[in-house]
Amino acid sequence: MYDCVVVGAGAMGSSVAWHLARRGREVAVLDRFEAGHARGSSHGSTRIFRLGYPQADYLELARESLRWWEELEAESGTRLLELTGAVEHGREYIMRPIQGALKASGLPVSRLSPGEAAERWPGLAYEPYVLHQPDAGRILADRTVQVLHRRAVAHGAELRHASPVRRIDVAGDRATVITDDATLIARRVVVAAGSWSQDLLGNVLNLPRMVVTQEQPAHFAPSEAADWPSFLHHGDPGRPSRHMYGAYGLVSPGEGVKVGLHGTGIRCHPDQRTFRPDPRGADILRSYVREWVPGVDPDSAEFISCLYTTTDNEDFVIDRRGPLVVVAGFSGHGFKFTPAIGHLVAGALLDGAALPERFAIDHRLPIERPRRAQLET
Ligand code: PYC
Repeated sequence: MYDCVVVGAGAMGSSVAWHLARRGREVAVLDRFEAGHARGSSHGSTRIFRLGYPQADYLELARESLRWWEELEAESGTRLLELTGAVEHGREYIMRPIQGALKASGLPVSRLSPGEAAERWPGLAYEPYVLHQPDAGRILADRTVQVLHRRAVAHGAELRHASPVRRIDVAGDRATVITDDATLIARRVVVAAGSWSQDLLGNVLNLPRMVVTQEQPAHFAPSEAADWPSFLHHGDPGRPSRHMYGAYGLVSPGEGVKVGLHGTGIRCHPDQRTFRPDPRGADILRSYVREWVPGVDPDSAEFISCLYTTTDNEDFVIDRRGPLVVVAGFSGHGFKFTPAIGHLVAGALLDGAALPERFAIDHRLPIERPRRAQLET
């Protein structure tokens, strides 16, 4: 019997396994695909790290993550986080709460005029309200997953790739995980299966709605050396959006400048997707880049395919029901929190720590949107 079986060896599952294994628990981690696969949401060289959230709890979780990124780097002797800073811009009614939350937390943030920002980082175009936050930058994503695997295994975890889970059964205070060639019994089962979470848990849990989309950011060639921080454009770059932020980008060393439109992909089932860029979405991204990232060649796009699993308000789903814990719904903005999420889940399992109410299955908050009339001057 295992103390815990973790289903999903992407960033979140591997982080949970690392935390549990380093605290001496017997852990097995299963993934449906081979190591290093590109079929989920954790692959790719880079992700953005940033602390700029208007909600204090997300901001504090990102700050807690910063501590854990440093811990994981120290334990593995591997660089995973590069603090190149972040520049965020948008309309005042969106940006002011972010600036306020950073200030209230005592974090450095400076406001720049679009002219000042353009002088400092030419090749990017800016909305009127620009913020710069130095404790931000990029995470080396593929390397993070590899390191988490290595460290979890070094602490005794069993890691099995190409082991799709066919079924999870719960009986009393334990659960059984069934794969094609094994039946694993565990005191706890953590399902961190990304876009497959609903398929896996549908028979045992009533999860909130999560929409799976095939997203298609791309790498673009910069016309000159792009010495840029990570950048976020809050708002609506090319279509009506209910989301808080519209576009993002970062320099991905050796690959160019990665730019994406947040959560605009076509809905799909994770087992039935094309991996090919949707031509309409590709045109929208190129035209976005032409206008807002003039320092790259819009026709040089090399598209990437990845999955988002998005809840209605983009809040994560992290909750426990008996022996089962679900860790899902990262809505395209979760990677930065990876080591803190593992710590959160391990704390809930080993110390009885409460999980944040915001992430509870039954506690879906309404979509949070700043009210323009009140905030914009
Ligand atoms: O930094 O949260 C983020 C983000 C959103 C979309 C891509 N990265």
